[in-house]
Amino acid sequence: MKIVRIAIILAITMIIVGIIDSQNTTADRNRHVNTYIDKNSVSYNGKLRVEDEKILNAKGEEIQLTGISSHGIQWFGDLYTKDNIAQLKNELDINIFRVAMYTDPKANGYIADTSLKQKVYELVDASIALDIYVIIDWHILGDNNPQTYQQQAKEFFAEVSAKYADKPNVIYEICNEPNGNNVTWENNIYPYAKDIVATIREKTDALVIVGSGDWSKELGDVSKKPLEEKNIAYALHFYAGSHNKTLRDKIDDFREKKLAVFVSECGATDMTGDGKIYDEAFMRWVDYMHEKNISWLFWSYSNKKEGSSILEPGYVPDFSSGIMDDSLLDSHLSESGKLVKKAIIKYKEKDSDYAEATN
Ligand code: IDC
Repeated sequence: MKIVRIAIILAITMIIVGIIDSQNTTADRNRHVNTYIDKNSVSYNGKLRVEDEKILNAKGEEIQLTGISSHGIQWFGDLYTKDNIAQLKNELDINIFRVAMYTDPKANGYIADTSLKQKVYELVDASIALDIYVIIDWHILGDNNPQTYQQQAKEFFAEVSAKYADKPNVIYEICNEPNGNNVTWENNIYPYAKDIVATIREKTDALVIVGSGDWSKELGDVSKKPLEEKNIAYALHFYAGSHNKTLRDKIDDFREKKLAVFVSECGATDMTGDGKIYDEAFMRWVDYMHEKNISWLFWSYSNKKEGSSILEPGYVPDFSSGIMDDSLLDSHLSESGKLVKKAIIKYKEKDSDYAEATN
C-alpha cells in the first residue's frame, strides 16, 4: 500500500510539474514574440528622413530599402492585390512596394482614367497593413514633360498627401522619368517639382523622390540647382544591360555633394525592359548599392512576356486555398524573378535580423 501511495504522489507531482513547465514554455514563447520586431518593418524604422546623402530611419540609423515596382496598374491591376504584395513580402523579403500609376492618356494612364486613384489607395492601404513602405509613383513617360499635366499632379498629390499625412509608410515620387531634348531640369522639372513639393508639404514632410532629365539619370543638372526643401531624394534609374560604372561614378559625384539618391526603378535587362538578363552586371549594381546604402526597387512585378517581368508569362498566383505557402512563388519566377530574389536575400539574411522592441 505504501508503494502505491508513493506512486500516486509521484504521479501527481509529475503532472503538476508538467503543467507548470508547459506554461513556462508558452510564456517564454509569447515573451519572444512580443519583444522582438522585424528590422525590415515600418513599425521598427518609422518615418524616414534625408540627411545629406543618407536616408535615415526615425532612430537616426541609415537604412536601405529593397523591393519591387508594379508594372502599369492600368494594365496589370488584377495582379495587384494585398495577397500578392504579402507574397512578395513573405517570399522575396521586400520592405517596399512601388505603385506605378502611368499618367499618359495615350497609355490609358490617370489623365484618361482617374479611377486609377482607387487602385492606388487599395495598394497603399495594403502596404500599410503589411507594415512595409510604399511609393506612390506619378509615372510620366510618353508624356515626357512633367509640366504638361502639372495641374492634375497638384490636385492628385494634394489629395493623397492629405489622406496619408500621418502614415510613415508613404513616399511620394512626383515624376517618374522626364525625357526629351526640350525638357530640362532648370526650365521644366525644377519649377514643377517646387510646386508639387510645396503642395505635399502643406500636409506632410514625408520623403519625396524627384526624377531628373534623360529618364531620371541627369544628376549633374540637379546638383547645380537642387531643391531647397527638406527630405528630398533624387530618382536614379538604371538597367544593367545599358548602364554601368560610368553612371555609378556620376552617383558618387552627386552623393559627394551631399545629395541623396533613390533607385526607385531598376532592371536586369537593357533599358527596353525586354531581352536578355545581365545577371553579373546587375549583381555588381546590387553590391554597389548595398555598400552605399542606396535603396532600390526592381522593375517589374508582372507576368507580361518580357525579360523584366519577375513572373513567368501569364502566371497568376492563386490564393483561393487560403494557404500562403512559403514557396508558392518559387517555381513561377522568371529569370529576372529568380535574380531579384537572390539579390534581395543576399544581404538581408546577413544584416537584417530581429531587434529587441523598445516599446
Ligand atoms: C516599359 C514596360 C513595357 C512597356 C513600356 C511602355 O516594361 O512593357 O511597354 O514601359 O509603357 C523605364 C520606365 C518603364 C519601362 C521600363 C522598361 O520607367 O515604364 O517599362 N523603363 O523599358 N525607364 C527605363 C526603362
